[in-house]
Amino acid sequence: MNDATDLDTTCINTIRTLSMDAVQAANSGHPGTPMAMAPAAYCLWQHFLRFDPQDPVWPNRDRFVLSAGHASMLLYSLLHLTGVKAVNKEYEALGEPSVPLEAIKRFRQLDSRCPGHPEYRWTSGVETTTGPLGQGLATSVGMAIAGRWMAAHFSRRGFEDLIDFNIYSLCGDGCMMEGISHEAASLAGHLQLPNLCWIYDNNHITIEGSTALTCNDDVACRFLSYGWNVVRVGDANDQELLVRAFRTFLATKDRPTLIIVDSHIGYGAPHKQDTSIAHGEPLGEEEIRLTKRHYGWPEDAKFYVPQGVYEHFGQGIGQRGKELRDGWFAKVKAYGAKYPELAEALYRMQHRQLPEGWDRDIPTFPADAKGLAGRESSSRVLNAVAKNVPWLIGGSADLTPSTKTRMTFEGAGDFQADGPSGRNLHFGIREHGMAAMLNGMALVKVRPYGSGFFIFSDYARGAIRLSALMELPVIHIFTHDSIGVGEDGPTHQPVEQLASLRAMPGLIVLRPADANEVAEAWKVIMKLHHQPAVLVLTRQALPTIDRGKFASASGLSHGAYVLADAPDGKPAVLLLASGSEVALCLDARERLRAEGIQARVVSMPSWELFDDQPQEYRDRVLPPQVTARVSVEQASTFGWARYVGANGHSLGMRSFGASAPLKDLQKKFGFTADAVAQAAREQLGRHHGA
Ligand SMILES: Cc1ncc(C[n+]2csc(CCOP(=O)(O)OP(=O)(O)O)c2C)c(N)n1
Ligand SMILES: [Mg+2]
Repeated sequence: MNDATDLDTTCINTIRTLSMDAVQAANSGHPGTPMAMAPAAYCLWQHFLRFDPQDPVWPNRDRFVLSAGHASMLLYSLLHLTGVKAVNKEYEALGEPSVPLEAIKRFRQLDSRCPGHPEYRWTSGVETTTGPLGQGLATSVGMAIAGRWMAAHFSRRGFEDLIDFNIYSLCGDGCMMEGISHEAASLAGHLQLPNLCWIYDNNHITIEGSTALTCNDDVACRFLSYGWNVVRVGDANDQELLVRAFRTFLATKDRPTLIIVDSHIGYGAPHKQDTSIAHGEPLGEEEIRLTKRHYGWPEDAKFYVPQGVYEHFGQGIGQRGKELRDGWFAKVKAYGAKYPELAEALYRMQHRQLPEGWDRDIPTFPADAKGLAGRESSSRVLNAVAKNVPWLIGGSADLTPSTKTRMTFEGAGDFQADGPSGRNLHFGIREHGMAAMLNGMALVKVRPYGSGFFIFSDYARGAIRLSALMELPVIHIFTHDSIGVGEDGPTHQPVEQLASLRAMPGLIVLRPADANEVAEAWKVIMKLHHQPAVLVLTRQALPTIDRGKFASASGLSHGAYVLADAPDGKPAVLLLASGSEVALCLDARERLRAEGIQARVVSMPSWELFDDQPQEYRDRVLPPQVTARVSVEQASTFGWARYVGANGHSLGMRSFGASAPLKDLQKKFGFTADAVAQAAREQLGRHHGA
């Protein structure tokens, strides 16, 4: 296996030429890196990757993450040549190939299984969506953490290696430059993740030209300082060196491994090799011909797969993968006979199902004028849920004492290198890395949550966006949700974060008004299969609303509900609010009532859930004929017009906040019951000419 055979070279050149031809046909894409890194990817897939093309969702498979997502044709070529099968939504392998040659011919065209960058859920065998550089790397760390956790959690005598998959991620200079790779690599080093291998395409080229323009990092030193093992492959075309490097990774049990591969972008292209031109545009027909000549390829053949190539992959990765996969399922069968509950848990986890009775300990909270902070009630609910969902694991970016997201029940433990079964994770001050790691964890199918200050959701946004794009049920918990933060001042007071997250397709944003809404929010969140949730919580106490007097908090599942109404159900004015401002609206309603004005208070914890309700329900909650409307939220008013209408009024933040005690801020920025009542009066005047 050490010496490259002619057939190895033919397979490698097939990956290269398919990539060149696809980019040329699309007249768009990135040929250079697939051409350069084909030998490394080939070596890994053919000789090492424990992956069964017939069953690409087998839980104990090794994962290959193409962090350099622009090199997507490298991955598509591999998925095609190894014959990876398509999988349906029920995780069943279908007979048809995931990437037929036709799809490669239609690279980057509408509905092709080969979109511009690899997309999870769209192309079977793509383990995660990549394209925003650095994300794949951080995601791979999450996968490795989840792998370690599962290995420890499911390990039993005689089944110590039930879960032992490895994560490989291929990255380039761009991934290395992005800050998120630092966050992820630093934590991976600290956690000594032995199941993680990054392959760095050290080609010294990015879009603008040589990396000498921007970067003098000593990457090897950087990773050594993180506590990684660093291996060098001085020539991407040397199969023997590559084999040795992967073997070194497999033999390294006490830390992650970085393999630095020196390569030539656009390898073999006589005029474009080693230039940034080879990075992101088609080579051109003539250059392709000359490159194919260099490879000893038929110059005019397009999308050509020589005889023996499919068979060779079949005898390599195909056969090895199938044997490993079948062996694993046999092992799981024996495991299930001995440990039926654990096997059941493994199954449910893999199918994103919840255990029986997962919600049995969720508390209800008695009415209480003083109440509880959102973070505090959430802490209680989280602990009640987590006790009964063993694979719910998570933590914070160094803010657990503030976000109150620690699992405190017996046995919850802390995840560390020497305690990988612990469920409390410590991400360090690395919000972006944390959010991407949560994605990786969700892809391995533990149920992950992360937490931090809401203001720093901005730091995590790139990865939250991928949670949504990949339809992963990640739980993002953010506390300190508004100017309610008080004395910390405008740097810590979110203003535009709610609006900006509500703008993200597929993301469920929840800002509950009191402890019982928090409990209901968790019930909704835990049942999500394909949507990430952002739970937005207060630092300050919220009165626990008297549910005997007002409507049940279960209305939260509809996104918005009538909390308090006019006695005859015919209000003159609607007061809409989320979170901490709901209680304010209840107060304002009392004031208005004393004046004979009937107001309805609508609690609106989640716009997304509400927008999903039938029109009839939405009209019932927000009757179209009641046009006098006021929204109240300690945040940017952006977007509220769609609920209050063009002539409604939105009380909100139109500037950044300020550093002061909360009471003073509420007065300064107009969040008082008086201000809400006054706005309601003005609305009535405006809409009824009173
Ligand atoms: C976060 C992010 N910023 C910018 C880009 C646009 N972009 C795509 S590839 C690339 C250059 C990457 O260089 P490198 O990783 O060395 O890839 P190579 O050219 O060697 O294939 C850039 C800037 C991106 N995809 N993601
Ligand atoms: Mg590069």
